[in-house]
Formats: sequence, C-alpha cells, structure tokens
Amino acid sequence: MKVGSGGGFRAIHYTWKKGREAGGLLKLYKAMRTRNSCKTCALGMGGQKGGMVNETGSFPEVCKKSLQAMVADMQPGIEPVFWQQNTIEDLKRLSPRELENLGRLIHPIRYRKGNTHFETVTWQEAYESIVGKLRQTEADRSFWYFSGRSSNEAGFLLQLMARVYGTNNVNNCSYYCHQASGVGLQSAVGSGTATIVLEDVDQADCIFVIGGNPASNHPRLMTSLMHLRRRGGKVVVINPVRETGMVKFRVPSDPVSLLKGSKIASHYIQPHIGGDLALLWGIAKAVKQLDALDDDYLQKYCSDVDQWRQRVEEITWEEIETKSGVPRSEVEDIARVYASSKRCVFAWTMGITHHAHGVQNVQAIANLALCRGMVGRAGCGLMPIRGHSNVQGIGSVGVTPKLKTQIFDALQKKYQLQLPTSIGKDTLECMEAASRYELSFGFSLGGNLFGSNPDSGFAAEALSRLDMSVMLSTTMNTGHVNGLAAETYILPVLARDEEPTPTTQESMFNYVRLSDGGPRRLPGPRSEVEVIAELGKRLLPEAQGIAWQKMQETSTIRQWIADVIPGYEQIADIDKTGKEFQIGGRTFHEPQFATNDGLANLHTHSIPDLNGRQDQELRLMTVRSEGQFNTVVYEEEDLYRNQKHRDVILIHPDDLQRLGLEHEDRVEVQSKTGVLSNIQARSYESIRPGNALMYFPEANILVSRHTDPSSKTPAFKGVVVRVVPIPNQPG
Ligand SMILES: Nc1nc2c(c(=O)[nH]1)N[C@H]1C(S)=C(S)[C@@H](COP(=O)(O)OP(=O)(O)OC[C@H]3O[C@@H](n4cnc5c(=O)[nH]c(N)nc54)[C@H](O)[C@@H]3O)O[C@H]1N2
Ligand SMILES: Nc1nc2c(c(=O)[nH]1)N[C@H]1C(S)=C(S)[C@@H](COP(=O)(O)OP(=O)(O)OC[C@H]3O[C@@H](n4cnc5c(=O)[nH]c(N)nc54)[C@H](O)[C@@H]3O)O[C@H]1N2
Ligand SMILES: [Mo]
Repeated sequence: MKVGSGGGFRAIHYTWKKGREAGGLLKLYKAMRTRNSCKTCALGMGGQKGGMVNETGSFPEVCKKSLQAMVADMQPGIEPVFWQQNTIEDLKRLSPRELENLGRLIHPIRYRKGNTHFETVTWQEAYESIVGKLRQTEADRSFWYFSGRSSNEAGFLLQLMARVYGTNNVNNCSYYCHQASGVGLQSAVGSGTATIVLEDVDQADCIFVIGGNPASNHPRLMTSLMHLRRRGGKVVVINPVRETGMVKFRVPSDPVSLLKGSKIASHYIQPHIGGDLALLWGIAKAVKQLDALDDDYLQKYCSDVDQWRQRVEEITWEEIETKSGVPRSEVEDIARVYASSKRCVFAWTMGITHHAHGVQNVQAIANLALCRGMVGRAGCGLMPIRGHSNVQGIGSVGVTPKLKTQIFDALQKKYQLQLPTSIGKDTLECMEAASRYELSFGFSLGGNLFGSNPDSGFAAEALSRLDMSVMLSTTMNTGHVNGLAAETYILPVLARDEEPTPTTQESMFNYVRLSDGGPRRLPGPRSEVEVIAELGKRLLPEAQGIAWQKMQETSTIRQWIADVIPGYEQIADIDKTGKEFQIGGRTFHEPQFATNDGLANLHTHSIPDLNGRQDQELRLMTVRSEGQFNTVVYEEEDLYRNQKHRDVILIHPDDLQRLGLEHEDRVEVQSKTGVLSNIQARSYESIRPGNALMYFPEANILVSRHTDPSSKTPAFKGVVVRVVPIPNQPG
C-alpha cells in the first residue's frame, strides 16, 4: 500500500511493536518517561519536566526515533562467546542494522593486526595499553573525535584531557553536519546558533523549511507546523523532493490530525539540488521589486547593505532561473507570501549545509530574513534544525579545534592551565593526515567515523593506518569492523539514562537540560566520565593540578564548565536546584547582535554554476531514510518514500527514459570517487528531474572529499553520478 501521509496510526502501531521488543509497553513507557533528555534529535525534550515533554511543557511528545533509540539501549548484552564464534570478516558482512541488533556492548574488546577475531579484555588491560601508547605518542599525532550524543560533562572532560595532553586535534561530528550553519550565522549575527526559542515558532505566521525532512528527522516539529497552518499561517517548503510527510502529516498526539491528516506545506518549491543559493537571491530580488524591503531596519541594524542591494539589482532573472531551476513566476509567488508575513521563521537542515557552498547558503537565508527585519523580534528569526541530541552542547563546552578566546583565557587564568596553541585539525583534515601516516592515535567518543565519512574506501584505508584506535560506544556499528587500526579497543559505555550521576544536554534552542541518569540495565558498561577521568589519572597524574579522581563526579565538571564557558554560569548547581536554563546572549528578541558593532552583516555571493554535468549524468543527494538514525539503520524500509530496500537509486521517470533505463533495472552508479554496483533504479515521480536520491551511509563510497572551504563540510548532497545498466546475466 502506498503511504500518503507521514506519522499517524503507523507511528502508533510502531510504538506497540517496539513495546513488545522492549519486554512490554509499560516498561518502555516508563523508560521514556524518566527525567532524562531525549536521545535522538536536538529539538529537545525530557529533562526535569519528565520524558516526552518539550520546552513549552507540551505532553505527550513522542517520535519513532526516540523509541528506536530507547529500545536499542534496552537490548541484552553481547556475551563473550560471541566474539570467539564470529570472525571480523563475518561481522563485516553484517548490515548496519544487523550490527546494531547484536545487542549492547558489555565487555571491552580488542583487535590486533593479524588476528581474525576480537578478544575480550579487562578494563585494566585496556587502560594500560591505551595509556602506554599515548605516552609513546607525540600529542599532535593523536586526534579526538566526538559524536553529539554524549553529555556536556563527558565532552568537556575529554577535550580538556586532550588539550592538557598537548593537542588541539579535537573536533565533533558538526563538521559533517551543521558547521556551515555555525560559520554562516556567526558571520551574519555574531552567534552561531538559533536566534529564537521554541515559543517563537508558535507565534510565527510563516515558516520556511529549507533542505530538510523534519517529518521523518524531527517529527516533533510537525506539531508546530500543524498549529501554524491551523492559525492560518504559511509553510513554505523548499526541497528538490516532494517529501510525503511535508505535504501531509498525521500528528499522533492530535486526534483530528491523526484521523484526517494535516496539510503541512502551503507552498512547495522544488529547486535543483544545490539550487538554493540562486533561489534565495531570487526571492530577495522579487521582495525588493515588490517594494517590501524594511529599509528602516536595514539602515539602523545592518552593515554592508549597499553592496547587498547592488548585488540584488545586478543578478539577472536568467541566472536565477537557470541556476535554481525555479521559474521566475514561482519565485515571485513565494516572495509575495514572504512580503505579506509579519513574523517569519527560517528553518533549514542538511539540504543547505551539505554543499560546497553551504556557508553561502546560510548567509543567503540570513540576508533574506534581515532584509525584512525578521531577526531580533519575537516570533521570527533564524533556526538551524540541529541533528544529534547534544551536538550543540558538545560544541558549546569546547569540543572544537580552536577554543573560543574567552574559554582559553578562563582556563589559563582560573585554573592556571598551560594549553597548546598549535592549530588543531578539523574532522576531514584528521582523516587526510591519518592517510599520510601523520597521525597514529585516534579516539572517538561515540559516533561512527568510518560510516559518516565521505569516500568510504579512503576512510577505511586512512583509519587502518593508525597504530591505535579507541572507541567508546554503546552498540556495534560499521566503524567497529571496517578500517581497524593495528590495535583497536572498543569500550562499552552507559547510555544517558543509565548514568550513575546527573548529566546535562543543550537543545537547539540553547536550552540546557538536566538528565537524572538511572539504574544500569546491564553489568559491564561504564560511565563515559568515569572512563575519561580514569585515563586522565593514569596518563597525566601530575597534570597541572587537575584532580582526576574528583572529575569522575559530574558535579565537579559542571563547576569547571560554569567557571569557563560563557553563558553556562547557571550550570554550577543545576543538580541541586533542578533549574534548567536558557543560555544568555544567543537568542535575539531585540535587533542588537553579538557582532563587534552590534549590527547584523549582509553578505554578497557569486552563484556557482551547477549545470556543468553532462547529459548522461545526474546530481545525487545522499540522505536518511525514515528508518535510520545516521549510520545506525533500524529498519530496511523507508516508509514515507515507499521503498522496501536501501540498495536503490531514486530517479525521475523522465530521466529513466532519457538514460534508456526501466523501473527496477539493475544498474551501476559511478562517480569520480567510487562505484556502487547492483543497485536497483527506481522510478520516483517526487524528485525534481535531473536529480537522484540514494541512502547514506551506503552511498558514501560515491561522495568525494571535496569540502566547503569555510565550513570544511563535504558536499554530501552534491555528487555528480552516471547510472549505467548492468546487462542481464544469462541463466
Ligand atoms: N529519523 C532520523 N532522524 C534524524 C537523523 C536520522 O538519521 N534519522 N539524523 C539527525 C541528524 S544528525 C541530522 S543532521 C538531521 C538531518 O535532518 P535532514 O537534514 O532532514 O536529513 P537528510 O536526510 O540529510 O535530508 C535532507 C533533506 O534535504 C533535501 N535536500 C537534499 N539536497 C537538497 C538541496 O540541495 N536543497 C534543498 N533545499 N534540499 C535538499 C532532501 O530531499 C531531504 O528531504 O536529522 C537528525 N534526526
Ligand atoms: N553521505 C552522507 N554522509 C553523512 C551524512 C549524510 O547526510 N550523507 N550526514 C552527516 C551527519 S549530519 C552526521 S551528524 C554524521 C553522523 O556521524 P556520527 O555521529 O559519527 O555517527 P552516528 O551514526 O550518529 O553514531 C552512532 C553510534 O554512536 C554510538 N552511541 C550511541 N549513543 C551513544 C552514547 O550515549 N555514548 C557513546 N559514547 N556512544 C553512543 C553507537 O555506538 C552508535 O553506533 O554523518 C554525516 N555523514
Ligand atoms: Mo547531523
């Protein structure tokens, strides 16, 4: 049956199914309701208000992803005999989904070059070898990668240890995610995160959702979009794919919506992949032609206005139409919608950042908002929809190659630390350096560096050139069996709601939540903070007066964070008061910005020509399905796009015909970087002709290592491919 809307009874049925897997719906419900922040996306819910409650107190807020993540953590442990019975080659043949379903990691395991199997080791052995290796390693030959699932406390402590050890090679998954938003926003308004809070969305009369599929990736945002439409507001979706859930969505917690479905998009525009920059300039041009600029605001609160105006004049409709793929009349329609809005929010995700011009995309969104005075007032503003549940917090507490001057100075002054001043490497730079044998030690706090990297062949090779790699993880993923270093340790850690002491997380609205933790589900895994402090104690016992033993208590770490991280002062006694808080200096309800002169900056761009591909080529986006969370695949099927398998390339029927292909033909997909064979070509009406869609992480073999020069983010959504039929094998 074809799925015609997102959410709905399927989501509810899925809850029952997951409840059974978790050993009873009540058990799952109880786990979901504990006072811990949600484990999946950064929209944020849970914390002290209790699970399934959002920042405005609304309940119940449920999404499939949070259930999936919870049930995964409730799995039984992997017994030692498993590692004896299965070779690493066996494990390599498992799909991401099968790896995740092996269960929870409960013993430290080790691989050594030449061995065919993982072996379990004691924590003692693991600590000794890791610290022994670090002692022999020059600090700048090591790197420290962080996913965005860990707590602020674990993130802060590990980056501190890495720096005191002597390196700034500290980075997080943001380089493959929202870095372009951070850089772009910083350059526009002087602060790198959302300029609004959740309440603002509830006051808006118009929202642009650009390059994202929140119906599947941030389902709880859909409630806000539904309410906005019910108030008579407009939802403008900009996406090369007509995503089912963005057209119509059944909000499970709303009876009317559940039965009848809610229309989400009031306007749906399908540019070419990468066509947004031209489109955004086009909308600005049309707004100007409608005489709908806020001249007074521009003059009072913005800088570089004249250059911007000149560029808006100069850019031709011909350039806008050919480079965006959107006809002028449609651009003008959208400009009229925007011109009649009084409070407009601009939201975006990976369709904007995963490009070689990702930062420019973000700046162009900021330009568009600023030109009508839509930043620095209640009910309107800029809203990057963040990925991992604590990716923003990890960045705030110092997990970046270069520490903010304020943090660096505070650490030196308040704690008398001597910190390295060498230039730290971003994520891809670490991979490149590893492949040149310039790095020999890698440490990952969660995540899947192999699986999230572009150019998978290269990534495996680069990582396997390390002498040692250490990964702190909850479950198995492809990064634990591909590209193994000569000596590899996988250390099992507790999930957020199993932590013995409270931890904190920061949502995409700059709201800091407290998670109580809870009883451990399985013997074996240790708290991330405990493991890091133990390594610190052994590696740097004399280090500059840091009491590592005390650092095992998250409250000690919070005191440090309060002392050195701007805006985080209130975290010091959050565990005693339970008072969650909004970080100051980031939300703008007045047009007074965090730039040096307090003005917002407009930016001008020249627009890249994306039409350089040949006739036989398509532009490919690599995206998530409804049933996965990043490199972790929970379900093979992509419900809303009506796909049963992941080994597919979705192509518009016109393109299939042009390329001489039939629906369901087996094809080879080739890019300059790699080849994927035995892929099924599928006819997909919902995609803009000239473009194609495949699933991440399988398609990462095809993605090149070329990055946006400002954000160092690969163009995961801009891969030029050829699709070649595979002749039928006889018999
Ligand atoms: N279920 C689920 N939820 C998740 C995640 C997950 O894997 N699964 N991951 C989390 C993380 S870390 C992140 S960063 C977010 C990601 O959330 P999204 O950014 O929504 O995820 P993607 O699948 O990367 O898809 C991007 C959307 O961008 C569109 N797109 C692709 N190229 C372009 C383009 O050039 N222009 C425009 N305008 N649109 C384009 C695609 O059609 C697709 O709808 O979700 C978070 N939440
Ligand atoms: N082609 C392509 N590539 C992409 C993308 C794309 O759209 N297309 N998206 C990019 C994006 S937006 C991102 S964010 C990255 C994702 O990059 P990563 O964050 O590196 O990858 P994840 O798959 O989210 O990591 C999942 C693993 O984290 C571990 N884990 C889960 N919870 C915890 C915890 O509480 N503690 C610890 N220590 N470990 C835990 C589990 O072992 C799990 O297997 O991928 C990027 N790569
Ligand atoms: Mo992400």
